[in-house]
Amino acid sequence: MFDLKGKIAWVTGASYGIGFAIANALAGAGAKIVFNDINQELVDKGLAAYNERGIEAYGFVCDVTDENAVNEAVKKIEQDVGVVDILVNNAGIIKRIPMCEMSAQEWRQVIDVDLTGPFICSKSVIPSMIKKGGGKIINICSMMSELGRETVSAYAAAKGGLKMLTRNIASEYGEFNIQCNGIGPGYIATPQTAPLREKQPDGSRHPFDSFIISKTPAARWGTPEDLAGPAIFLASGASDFVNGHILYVDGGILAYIGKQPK
Ligand code: NAP
Ligand code: GCO
Repeated sequence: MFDLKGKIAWVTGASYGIGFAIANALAGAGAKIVFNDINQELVDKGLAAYNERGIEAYGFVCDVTDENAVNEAVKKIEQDVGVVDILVNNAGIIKRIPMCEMSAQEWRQVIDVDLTGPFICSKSVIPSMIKKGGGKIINICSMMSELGRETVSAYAAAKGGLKMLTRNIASEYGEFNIQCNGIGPGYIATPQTAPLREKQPDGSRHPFDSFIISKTPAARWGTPEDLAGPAIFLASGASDFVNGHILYVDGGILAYIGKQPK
């Protein structure tokens, strides 16, 4: 039931990081991988990385916030590869700025990539999924779909919205055998969180790094590979009656008040 042979999976922003790990996992389960990134250099970097792992991926340059570009890209994918069976809305950015110092433009940039992008990409594949008899959409949400923290107002608003977009796609298209679910990663060691893990000048751990360790029962940061199994589950027939669900893969952070300071 976890077999993805014969399926075409499009993972957005998947030249590296969480998207790359999820695409590798889906390829390992038999899917054919399609991915996009924001520029050719990143797409080439991704293609080389996939090829190194024996994965024949189909890569293309596309900004997920550009509706015309996305629609053109989906037409080309359908001509060159086939109808998308699995869409993983992974591409995302974060701007860590105190809300009262954040410009409306900076706010809009985050909302555009993290929330409007998944709307545009989902809209572009759903009609063909319906014609084909069904499909899977997986939105990469976040702990910030549930919790806030200083400096991430736009990101939390976008990821909270993405949780509700997930539930709405599930509601509106479930009758066409489309399942739309989310994965909510905890704190994962990728370039996006590198600034939060930088060693201090004296060689000690970044305060935020220590904070996350104390808030995580697993007492570690997640790795992109920790998301592989959950992604295969939500992309496969094993989850055909799971719809509108956000699967948190966070080492237990959301369940835990945090380690008592010594
Ligand atoms: P990352 O390392 O920053 O990778 C994000 C990828 O998306 C990059 O390849 C990036 O390209 C691409 N991208 C950005 N804007 C794009 C656009 N407009 N169109 C197409 N591609 C675009 O991030 P990550 O840590 O792997 O995170 C991936 C997803 O997981 C994001 O949605 C993030 O919010 C979410 N997430 C991350 C964590 C974590 O702790 N890392 C936890 C929960 C959720 P560029 O290199 O050009 O930016
Ligand atoms: C931050 C982090 C988080 C993670 C992730 C947690 O600044 O707090 O970047 O937002 O990226 O979203 O689930």
